[in-house]
Amino acid sequence: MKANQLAQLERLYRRRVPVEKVISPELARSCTELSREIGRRIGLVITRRGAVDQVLVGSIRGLHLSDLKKVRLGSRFLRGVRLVQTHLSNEPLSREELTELALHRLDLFAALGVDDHGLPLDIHVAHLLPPNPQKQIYEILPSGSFHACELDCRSFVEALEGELAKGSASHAVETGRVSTILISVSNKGREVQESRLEELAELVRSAQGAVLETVVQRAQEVHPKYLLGSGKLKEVVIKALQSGADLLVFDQTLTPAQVQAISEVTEMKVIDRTQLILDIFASRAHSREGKVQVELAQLKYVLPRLSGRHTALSRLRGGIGGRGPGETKLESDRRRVRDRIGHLERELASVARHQGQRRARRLRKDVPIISIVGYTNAGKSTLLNVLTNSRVSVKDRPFETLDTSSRRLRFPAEREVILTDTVGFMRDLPKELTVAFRSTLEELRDADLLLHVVDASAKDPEEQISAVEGILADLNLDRIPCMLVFNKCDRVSPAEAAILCRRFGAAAVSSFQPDTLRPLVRSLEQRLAELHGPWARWETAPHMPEMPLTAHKA
Ligand SMILES: Nc1nc2c(ncn2[C@@H]2O[C@H](COP(=O)(O)OP(=O)(O)OP(=O)(O)O)[C@@H](O)[C@H]2O)c(=O)[nH]1
Ligand SMILES: [Mg+2]
Repeated sequence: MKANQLAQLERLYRRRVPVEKVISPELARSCTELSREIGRRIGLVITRRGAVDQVLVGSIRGLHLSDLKKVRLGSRFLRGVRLVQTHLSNEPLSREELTELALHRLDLFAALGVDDHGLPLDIHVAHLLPPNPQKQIYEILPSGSFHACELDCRSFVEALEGELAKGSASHAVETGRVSTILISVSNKGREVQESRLEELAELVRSAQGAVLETVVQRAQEVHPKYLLGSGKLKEVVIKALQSGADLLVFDQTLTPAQVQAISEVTEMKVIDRTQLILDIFASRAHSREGKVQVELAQLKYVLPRLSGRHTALSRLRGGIGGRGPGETKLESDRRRVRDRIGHLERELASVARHQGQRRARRLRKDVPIISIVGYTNAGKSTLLNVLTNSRVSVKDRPFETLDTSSRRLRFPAEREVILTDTVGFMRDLPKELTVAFRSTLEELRDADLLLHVVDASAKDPEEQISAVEGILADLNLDRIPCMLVFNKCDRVSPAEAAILCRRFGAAAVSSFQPDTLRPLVRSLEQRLAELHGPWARWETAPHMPEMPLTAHKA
């Protein structure tokens, strides 16, 4: 480009446009003339106050909008700038340009046709639309001669912004839930990823979220910065605009840098499965011990994410359940978080000491303990309730139970055992949680027998079994004798149940059909007899004092 052309370009910066015009006739002409002369597209980024904020020069075909300076959106829906770009063949806006309109959330995208003499020809204008049933993200206004264009830019954009804000707010009110897009990126097959996303969707729904879209990418190597490739990332942003989603939930664990980078390009809140599970645990913890354990897990998750960026904190608090450890505790620096961790650990240790004493008393009574373990939502608490006529809370959602409950189970021959129900497991459980829940899981160590409950109607019972077995092995509990039982057999055909039982040498029951439970109770009695001899141990303590029937008190 020649020096005088560069000077002309430079001068474009200083120009102003009346606020009601998309572009003034004089400025339009300066652009079209220069564009024709240099044979390249020129783009002007114009603010709502009519100032030319940026001048972009591209090739004959297009501009690199990645150069577009990002003005922060804040709570606004639109960027507050429009892009007016010359089109040397007077062609309408292309698909790519319309995608850019969405990606950059421009107030408007206008293409200005240039005639052979370098004068403005037609103007083509497009704008975004609020989420709609047709999932259209933009609308193109009828094209026409630039000089005949009567669009009042200021009132049009103001009205549009109002519509867009109303659209996304009404969406949130309608659903009353956080709208999410679920994302999985890995080298695993599509089917595996999709089944994992189903589980993630279950977690999101149980945390009062709504799943609007899912995105799966199979990649040999994930993108180090964004996980997704750039094309997929654009797809995500477009899907978010179409559907009105405001939170991205990744099935894979994200590093703090990845969360930062992805939320910067997508301008959306980003969380991963770990944080989602932590949020769910936080909303479900009732007992003091449960609350302390969850807060500890959250703080341990937060600590490495505190490196100088305030956003990590606000994002944490804004998680799906909104139950972060609390801004007052977190707004301080790492040292205060560490202090809090120390305090909670001491508190937990004192709870554990009391528990230890309770357990010692219980063990002295020599009452055998059967601990129910298994994948979350398998029906563990339901089984405890029907077997012991209790009322532990049961719900069709993951991680309903976080605290251990112990109840007496009386076998037909009047012998008694203690049956305990505890927190459910799940594949890839965040390590912060297993560490923090150590004292709850510690109780399993006292069990004489583990009753591993599996949901026979689950999509992948084998995978659930191996996830549970993996966690038991990690906790060094795999040496305790274990009995496998398939629950919810009312939901599968007798043939399916029979195949599962044969394959795993297990029993089949339905907690909803008490008849099916009798053989299970007999097997438990028999198994304990095999392990401990024919009830000899218990017969020495026939007059056990009455045990309270509340959680933890057995
Ligand atoms: N159809 C059927 N549903 C069952 C059966 N047992 C439990 N359920 C249902 O499964 C859901 C989960 O039951 P819970 O007892 O809360 O499961 P859990 O294993 O304790 O779950 P967490 O505490 O969250 O780990 C509830 O909606 C129960 O009503 C069964 O035998 N058949
Ligand atoms: Mg339960």
